[in-house]
Amino acid sequence: KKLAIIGMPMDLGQMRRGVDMGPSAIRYAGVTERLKELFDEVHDKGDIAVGRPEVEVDPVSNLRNLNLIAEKTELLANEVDKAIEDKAFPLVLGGDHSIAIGTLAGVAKHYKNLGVIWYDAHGDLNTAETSPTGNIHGMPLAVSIGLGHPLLTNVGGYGPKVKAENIVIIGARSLDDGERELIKKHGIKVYTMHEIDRLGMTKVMEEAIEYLSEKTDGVHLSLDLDGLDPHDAPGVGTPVIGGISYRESHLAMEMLAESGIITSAEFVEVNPILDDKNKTASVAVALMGSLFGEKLL
Ligand code: DIR
Ligand code: MN
Ligand code: MN
Ligand code: MN
Repeated sequence: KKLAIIGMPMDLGQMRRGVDMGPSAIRYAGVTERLKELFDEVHDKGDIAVGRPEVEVDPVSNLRNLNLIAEKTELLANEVDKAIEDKAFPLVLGGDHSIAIGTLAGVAKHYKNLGVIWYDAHGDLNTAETSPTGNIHGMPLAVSIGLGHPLLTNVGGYGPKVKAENIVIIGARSLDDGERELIKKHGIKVYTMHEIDRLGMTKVMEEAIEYLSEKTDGVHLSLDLDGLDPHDAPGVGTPVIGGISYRESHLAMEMLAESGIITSAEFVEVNPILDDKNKTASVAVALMGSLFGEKLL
């Protein structure tokens, strides 16, 4: 088993600076050392060259950094594609959640029916028309099903990347009106905090895994650290109280490990500037350990 770690130090999808340091923070939290125990080979591919571009707002669509995000996620897509061709499991370190546009562009072409688990407080299902902020990190899941600006939906040179019925959102507790409509219209499966409280994480994950294993040939895990409660993951740009606990998250990752369905992953929105002594990056690394099969005994 081979792992390729790819850093995507991009903060252009939202307005809090510092999330571009997420990959460094996760590396300092010991990601390579920890995962070396679980893979035959771990290759840190370094960071995608995002540079320090100046912030720009597209005058037509009002989208913040539209061209830059399209350009930089294309670079990420190429690197993720290369990792898969090299028979490695791609693990992408964010960066804000807009990087998922590139990750999915690199992953999806290798599957007929890619599934996606979107572990997040938010739906990330906005388009330029429904977005209350113009921030592209609130849009990548919509982009993956082909909704949004063509510069974004065509990253990788094809689209859509995913079918709406192959998506499961876990941890939602902040959805905009347009996102709610879209979820209903496309029948996207969502486990909000209500279902997690009511059913328990065990049942939620059993259902999610069964739902996806039946119809997909690979599953991408896109884990936004703000899916966790801010008490456990304070270093995120858009914290929402009442989130998934550290323990529940470990359970979810352990169940995914047992299921064997996950074929690519990304951990996003770690912002060390807003963090408490790199706690959130450490949580991310601990969850990766569980996702890749770490066991106490
Ligand atoms: C909000 C926030 N729904 C937006 N989204 C976030 O800007 O579209 N996603 N924070 O992770
Ligand atoms: Mn290829
Ligand atoms: Mn997100
Ligand atoms: Mn979020």
